[in-house]
Amino acid sequence: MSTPGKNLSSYDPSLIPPAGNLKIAIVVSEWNDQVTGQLARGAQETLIKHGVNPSNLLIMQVPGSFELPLAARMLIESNPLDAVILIGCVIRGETPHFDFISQAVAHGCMQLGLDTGIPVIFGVLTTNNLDQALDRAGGKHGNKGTEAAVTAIKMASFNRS
Ligand code: DLZ
Repeated sequence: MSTPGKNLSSYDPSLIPPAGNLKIAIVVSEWNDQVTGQLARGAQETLIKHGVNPSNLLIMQVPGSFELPLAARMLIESNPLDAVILIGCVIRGETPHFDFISQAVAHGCMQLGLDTGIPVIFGVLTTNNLDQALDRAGGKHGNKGTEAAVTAIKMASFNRS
C-alpha cells in the first residue's frame, strides 16, 4: 500500500551514512523504459550525491522485471558488491500477468538478500497505470529510484557495521 502524501524523494540527509567506499550495482528493466530510465537516473544521482564513486557503480540492463533477481544473483556472484538495486516498473494490464510478475520479483528480491547476505533493494514500481508510475518516477510523488538509493546506502552501511 502506498502512503498518502509521502514523497519518495524526501529524506533526512543527516541520517545517511558515508557512502564513499561502497560498490553498488543497479539492474534496470527495459520494460516501460520511460519510467525505469527515470528511476535509474534518480538512484544513480542520489548515490553519487552521497559520495559513491561513479567507478564503483555497475549499471546493467535486463529485458523485464521478471529477470531482475536472477541478474542480480549473477552480479553478486561475480563482483564484491555492497548492495544491488533492482529497478523495474510493472503496470497492470488486462491479464493476470501483473500479479505473477510483481509477486515473483518481490519474492525473488527478498529471497536473494536472505540467501546471499547482500542487501537487494526493491526499486520496482507496481502501478495500475502509466500515470501512477510517472508520478513516482520524478513526478508529483518524487522518485522511487531516490528512495531505493537511500535504502541501499543505509543497508550496506548496516551490513558493514
Ligand atoms: C511480459 C511483460 C508484461 C506483459 N508486462 C511487463 C511489465 O509491465 N513490466 C515489466 O517489467 N515486464 C513486463 N513483462 C516482461 C516480463 O518481466 C519478462 O521480461 C518476460 O515475461 C520474459 O520472461
